[in-house]
Amino acid sequence: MTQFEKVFRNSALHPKPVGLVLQYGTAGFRTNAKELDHIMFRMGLLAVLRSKKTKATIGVMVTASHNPEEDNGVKLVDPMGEMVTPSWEEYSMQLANAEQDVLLTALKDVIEKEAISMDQDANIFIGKDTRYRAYFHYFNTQGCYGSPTMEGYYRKLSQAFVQLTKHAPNRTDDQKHLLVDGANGVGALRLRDMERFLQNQLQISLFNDCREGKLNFQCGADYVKVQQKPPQGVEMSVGERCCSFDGDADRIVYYYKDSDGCFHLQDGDKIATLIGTFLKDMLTQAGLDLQVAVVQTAYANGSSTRYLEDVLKVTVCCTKTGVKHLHHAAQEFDIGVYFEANGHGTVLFSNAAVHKIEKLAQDSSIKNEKKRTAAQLLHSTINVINQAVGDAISDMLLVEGVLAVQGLSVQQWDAIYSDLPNRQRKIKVADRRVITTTDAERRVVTPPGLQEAVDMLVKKYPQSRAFVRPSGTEDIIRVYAEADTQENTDALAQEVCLAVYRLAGGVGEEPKPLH
Ligand code: NG1
Ligand code: ZN
Repeated sequence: MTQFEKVFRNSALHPKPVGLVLQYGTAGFRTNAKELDHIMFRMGLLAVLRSKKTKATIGVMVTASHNPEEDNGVKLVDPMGEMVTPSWEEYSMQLANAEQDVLLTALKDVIEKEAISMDQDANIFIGKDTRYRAYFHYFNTQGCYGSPTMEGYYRKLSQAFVQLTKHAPNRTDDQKHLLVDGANGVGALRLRDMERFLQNQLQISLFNDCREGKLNFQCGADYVKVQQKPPQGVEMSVGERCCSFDGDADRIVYYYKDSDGCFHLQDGDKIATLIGTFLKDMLTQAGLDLQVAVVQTAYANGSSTRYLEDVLKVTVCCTKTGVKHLHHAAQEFDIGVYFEANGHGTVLFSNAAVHKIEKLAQDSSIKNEKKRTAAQLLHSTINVINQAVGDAISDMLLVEGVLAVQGLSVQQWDAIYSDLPNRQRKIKVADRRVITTTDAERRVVTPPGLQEAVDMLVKKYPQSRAFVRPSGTEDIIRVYAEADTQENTDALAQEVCLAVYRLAGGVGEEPKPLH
């Protein structure tokens, strides 16, 4: 039996429902797990081809991130941990949506177009979240994240974190203590394993540590960010520093409760600002001339953008939603800090920047103590960061390290700037593709009249901003609004929802005010 005959026979065991068409969205294929059997089979085929083509290990990540337990998803990961290139996203769509009888033709088409040698070996690493109670991390980075095992990874990050805290000798127990909401996902399991490498420099109280069937349920980074309230299942006292991961542990947000019981959120924007400020400080002290940029999306709070541009005076860019866009933009700078407001993100250092920092950190002829320390801190910072992909645990250690070195409490960090009140809403429409956007998704192109309507509404409220875009991961339209007060923000969000409902083919009942 030839390879192709085998593929054909096996594909019949994972048949594609006739007529079902799925899109490779921001986060790969993602929908109810019941619809994904043929997709998993076919993405396996494509991963093999991609591996043969690149002559390297390819990752297949099976997860639906922050979505509910019954959903699942799959995406391919290129050799250095980055998203698969766009032309291969096209191929995955062709393969995924080919009816049974033309699957082999679609497969052969990719082989031919990419001139793939079928004799080449293939190597695939599969990662899964706790939806299937299994998880593997994939490494293809020649040791730059420690030896290619989970333990090697823990060791490398922990050592870098401990190095950072050496420059913050007088931390109290309170400062070392952190509450972590694991979203009942994979991050909770991994954090448990990692704790022993942290040498008591971080004392973690772990909540929502993997109750079956409760993944992202009333907990996790998405819940906390969107609901703007603490997760269920976390016992937080006044002023205690807390953070939430999402189910697949690539998002993180921080928060605390003040003495009036008010909830304060430090989201991806605040994390990016904290890190940006720290890096700029250290570069100045080290006398290094490297450009720091912060990459955001339209969801970044207006106050954060203003602070970064006007006070910190770093370059700020805005890209479309989805880490692949941010990652790309961040690669253009010496140091690119990128975070989505929802807590996805990391920091990228160019090779030249790494080289300069390493050289300075190892230069024993430097007499200036402050300069030497700054260079060493920058060096440890690079080591605590996972540059391939945002990892909630690595981001957590980075934030903890920066707070320690800067001697900042969670309240002081929060006070760097005040968020504008904001609201996110979802609207169901018959076909979300009727809304198309431009300018990093900040303006609507179609349907006609919708952007004009949004512009008119925005004019009614001080310091306000609103935009509308189709989600890439759910079958809905997202609405975002911010303004001077929560009341105005909610009123604006409501009016924009109505405009979307009326002009873009809303289904079901008209959107109602939240309160
Ligand atoms: P969509 O559904 O396209 O808005 C959501 C998040 C993205 C990103 C992806 C992937 C928001 C508003 N959107 O995308 O930032 O995280 O999921 O998980 O949070
Ligand atoms: Zn996620």
